[in-house]
Amino acid sequence: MSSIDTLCINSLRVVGAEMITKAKSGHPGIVLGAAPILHTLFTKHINIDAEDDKWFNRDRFILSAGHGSALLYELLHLSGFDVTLDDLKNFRQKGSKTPGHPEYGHVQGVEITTGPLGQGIASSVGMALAENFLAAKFNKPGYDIIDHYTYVLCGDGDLQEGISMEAASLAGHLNLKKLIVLYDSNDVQLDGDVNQTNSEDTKGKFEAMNWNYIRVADGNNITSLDSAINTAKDSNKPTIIEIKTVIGYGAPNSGESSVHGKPMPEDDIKALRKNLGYNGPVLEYPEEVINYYKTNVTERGIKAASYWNEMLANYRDDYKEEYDEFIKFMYNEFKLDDLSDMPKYEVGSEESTRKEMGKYIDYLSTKLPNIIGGSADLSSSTMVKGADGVYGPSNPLGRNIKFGVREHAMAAITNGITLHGGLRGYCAGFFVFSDYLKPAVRLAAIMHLPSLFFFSHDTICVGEDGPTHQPVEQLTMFRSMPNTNVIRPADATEMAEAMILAFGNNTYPTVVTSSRQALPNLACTSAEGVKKGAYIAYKSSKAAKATLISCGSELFITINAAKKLEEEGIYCNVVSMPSMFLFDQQSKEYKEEILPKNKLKVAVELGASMPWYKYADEVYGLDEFGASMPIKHIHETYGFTAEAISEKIKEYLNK
Ligand SMILES: Cc1ncc(C[n+]2csc(CCOP(=O)(O)OP(=O)(O)O)c2C)c(N)n1
Ligand SMILES: [Mg+2]
Repeated sequence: MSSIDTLCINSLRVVGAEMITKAKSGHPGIVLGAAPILHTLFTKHINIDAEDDKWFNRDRFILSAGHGSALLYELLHLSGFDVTLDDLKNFRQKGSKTPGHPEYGHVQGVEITTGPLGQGIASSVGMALAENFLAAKFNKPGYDIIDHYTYVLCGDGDLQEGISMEAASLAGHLNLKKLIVLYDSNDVQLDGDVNQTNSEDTKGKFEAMNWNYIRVADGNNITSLDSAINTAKDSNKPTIIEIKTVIGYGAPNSGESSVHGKPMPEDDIKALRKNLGYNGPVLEYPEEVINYYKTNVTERGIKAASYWNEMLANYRDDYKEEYDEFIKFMYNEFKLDDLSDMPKYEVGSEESTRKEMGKYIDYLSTKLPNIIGGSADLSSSTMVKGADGVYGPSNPLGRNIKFGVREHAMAAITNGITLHGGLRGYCAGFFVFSDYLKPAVRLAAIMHLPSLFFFSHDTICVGEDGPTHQPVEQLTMFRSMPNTNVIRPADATEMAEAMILAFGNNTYPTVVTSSRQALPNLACTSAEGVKKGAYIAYKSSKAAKATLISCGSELFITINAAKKLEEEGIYCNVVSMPSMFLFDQQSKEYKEEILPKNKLKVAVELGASMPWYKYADEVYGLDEFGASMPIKHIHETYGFTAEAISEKIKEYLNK
């Protein structure tokens, strides 16, 4: 190893450890162990442009082992991104630009928020998929407009997560050859040695999933690291490079789990410096290191980007039409202006909202060539599938991704597609199995990422399949998630608007749920109302005594209950509230107009009652699991008929 490489790596190690010690919090183990890996990747391979951090054809780097954030911030600093030395010194402090784990949108150069192990590696599959799709769409002879790698650094914990195996299995099947995973294989994790937990053959496992496997026996040997990455770049399959490293390399307790996540005491830092033979300044980089990164990362990256910009200018001359389309993809310039030919439903017709959802997605796919998605082996049930055939090596322009029964990876891959840019990802499944993918939706919400999550079979009206398949508490779960728009439309009018809102939004994830069973298309539902989250769908003929609030498949039943009460001289308005999230953003006046203060408010939903107490005095919900039975018995059994609801409302009014 050249002396400059040694100096760079040791400065990364020491400054990283010092950042963590100063912060009194962080994970020195991975910083000390994996520094040579990322030094090699950044100085010899990765193409990124600190002057244009969103350069479209940049290599994507994902720190799946998000606890190694200190090392990533150091590299971004040295590579010329907007992370200063002071930011490094403020690691993990209140308001700092260097938070505990890498945060997308908060730290320039961070491609994805990571920390929950497994998410990063799974999302990287979505990024590699997006790259492959866009390359197939736009590249022309002599013009590899889209031609970049997706690199991941992961640890033992990442690979123990089920989501990683789901994603790796799909990546191998899809032959995503430009995906390169660098596996920091140090045989140690938080609680002790990995061999207390794992004994499988990583090589055999990945090869069985159609991956290329490379082993680097000494993670400090940058010649081996460099040549492994070169081999991976030429591979015709996705590659995992298992790199044997020593956790906490150079620290007195190196190789032990105690170095994983505890700041090193000052004495240990002294010992580290001595063991590494390093005497650079404290919390600063030697001039040679700064210059080396400037030449080998910053300037190399700027050169690569400017070469690409020149190529794009020539592409514009030679392929005008493709260029214009490419720009639209790159900046997501597709607009939903003219929707005059959107499928329409007659008032009084009956259809399940899942069928309507599927139909609208098919329609919007013709307007939005940049949307891509699919279902977790349920497209014939959710009705959600992408256009242009099944995506895969023989049809890289297919926009229907067959995710297989891999819900968690599906949602994280959807995030990766959306994060990559150029495409917007969506995915679908049974609502009850949204439990399997919730962590990825949560990350989308944290990242302000407009990934779309569509679910069918949104109540116990699933019926025969029984309680394992009947959602009850899932709406509560998503409605309680910050920065997440949950829309539960009542009919085709509301579903159409839900889809327009979902695909038109750019700042948060949207969850749309739909019914298994047919629902009547109502005259009183309103697209404008959906935009506001809630609106009066039924107004009583005389001054209302109570406001009933409902949504989804229970809206028409609640309206029928109000009509029944009206026959008895009890007047109630009915509010349709498809989105609590949007309603919460309305003015105080509007909220009070919809939900008058001085009147009894009763919410009706065939799901857990909890979220409704924010708006209602009484909640007619379902706080138990369902049971297997044909759907025709469900409403009767659980009291979700107009008769049962109206009786209960009388009771509430007489309280
Ligand atoms: C989903 C999830 N579970 C648990 C954790 C807490 N955690 C962070 S790092 C870690 C150990 C991971 O071991 P490894 O990947 O080998 O990292 P190393 O100790 O080698 O740095 C754990 C359990 C987490 N961040 N995410
Ligand atoms: Mg480990």
